[in-house]
Formats: sequence, C-alpha cells, structure tokens
Amino acid sequence: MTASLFISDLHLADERPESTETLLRFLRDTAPKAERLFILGDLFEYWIGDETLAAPMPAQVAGALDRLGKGGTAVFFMHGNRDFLIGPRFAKAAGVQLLPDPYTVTLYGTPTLLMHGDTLCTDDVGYQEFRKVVRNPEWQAEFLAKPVAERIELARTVRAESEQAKKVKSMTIMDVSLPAVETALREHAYPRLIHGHTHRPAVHEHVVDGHRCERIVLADWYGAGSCLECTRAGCRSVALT
Ligand code: LP5
Ligand code: MN
Repeated sequence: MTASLFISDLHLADERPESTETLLRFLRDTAPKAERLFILGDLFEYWIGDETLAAPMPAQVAGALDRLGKGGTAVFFMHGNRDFLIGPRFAKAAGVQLLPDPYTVTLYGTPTLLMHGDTLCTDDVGYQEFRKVVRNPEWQAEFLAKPVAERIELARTVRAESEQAKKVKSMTIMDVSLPAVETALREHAYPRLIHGHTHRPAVHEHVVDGHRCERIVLADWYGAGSCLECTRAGCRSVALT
C-alpha cells in the first residue's frame, strides 16, 4: 500500500553512531518503498551552517537522502530548534525540499498539519524569547558570517545554557500547550496534526470546534529509531533496528 513516512528528533551526532547507522539502514531498506519521507526537524544534534557538510557524518547522511530521492521517494525537511540553520546548500546536496513550519499536506484524503512542535510550547516563555532572536534573518546572517570555530563554540555554550535552563522547568511548561494545539488545528487543518520536539510519543485526541482530531507525537531516536507510517488505512508507529 502507498505510504508516507515521518521521522524527527534523531539528534544525529558523532558521539551516537548507532542512530546514524539506523538511519542509513532505514534510508536504504525501508524508505524506498514509500512515496514520501518527511523529516520534521532535529535531524542533527545541532547545525551551525551548511559548512558542516564538509564533515563525514553529515555528508554521508546527505548522500543517502539524495540517493533515496533519486530512487523515487520525495524527501521533505522541516527545521527543528536544533537545525534551523540548515540551508539551501544542504537541501541541494541531500535532494530535499525545505518545508515551512507549519505545513499542511493531504495524506490519502486526510488533511494533516505538520509541525516541528516547538512553537506549540507557548508556556515556555524563555525558549520562545530565545527562538524569536535566533529565527530573525538578520541575526542569522550575522551568525553565519562568523568563523565556523566560533559558531561551534557558541552553539556549545547555548546547548549548555539550555540544559541548565531545562533543569528548573517543569514537564508541563516544556510540553505543548492545549490552546496552541487547538489554535493550530483551527487555523490550518482538521483533523490531524503530526509533530515531534517533545520526545513524548503518543496519539492524543482533541475535539476542536466539534471536530474530532488526532495529534500524533513522534518519538526521538535516543533509545532506538522509529518512524510513523501513514497510509489510506491510517498511521502507525514502526520500530527501526
Ligand atoms: O533542544 P532541547 O530539546 O534540549 O531544548 C529545547 C530548548 N532549547 C533550545 C536550544 C538548543 O538546544 C540549542 C540549539 C543550538 C543551535 C545551534 C545553532 C545556533 C547557535 C546559536 C548561538 C547563539 O532550543 C529549550 C526548551 C526545550 O527545547 C523544551 O521545549 O525548554 O529552551 C531553552 O532551554 C532556552 C532557555 O529557556 C533559554 C536559553 C538561553 C540561552 C542563552 C545563551 C547565552 C549564551 C549566548 C552566547 C551568544
Ligand atoms: Mn526539537
């Protein structure tokens, strides 16, 4: 049956080669059977600019994505909060189409809203302020003009600051807020929302303006890999080895 696949929050890093290996197997053996693959952000642990393509692991991943695309599976990429600086050079090398967040797609007759998920965490005021700064095109141009070594240093500093900040935030603050979910569904698409970011895989039911909606939260790849497979029959999570 024709299928579309969804993955997010892989957080690929040289320190965790297992995830990269799982992804390369998935792109070689599983994904070619699907008509579309959607990567909903945080493919990489962090991305400081497309110069990163010179490193072996990102180059290998880009090459594998490109092969998948050339084999007939359309590949789409939406930025996450870790890799929002993925740009046109990566997109070209990987043969992926960059999607805006949010993005609506009709999957086998069902309108489906796709998001990374970070914009739904509206109670996380500290993060939303940080996001506003780093998503500003002028800030990004200034950051990308800095030497690569300096950018890596800054990214490491921000990662450490972020880990510190998260220690004192409640789980509720770091989850999506219900009003944000309802607004997104109302403004963009009933009856389905697929997102990642929170690393809390689940299928939630929401009733919005009398519409019964489902919100599917994708799993991260810290433990093991997984993808969501959607067909005309619905969506199901598939464990990857
Ligand atoms: O990523 P995750 O899941 O661990 O946490 C997120 C939020 N944190 C982030 C930050 C990213 O982890 C780091 C992204 C690196 C990108 C590299 C390129 C850009 C480099 C930028 C250099 C300036 O997104 C976290 C959320 C959590 O999700 C749950 O939703 O809570 O948000 C935070 O923790 C943000 C804090 O609240 C505020 C952070 C302030 C950082 C201040 C930096 C000071 C140093 C500046 C140096 C110039
Ligand atoms: Mn994220």
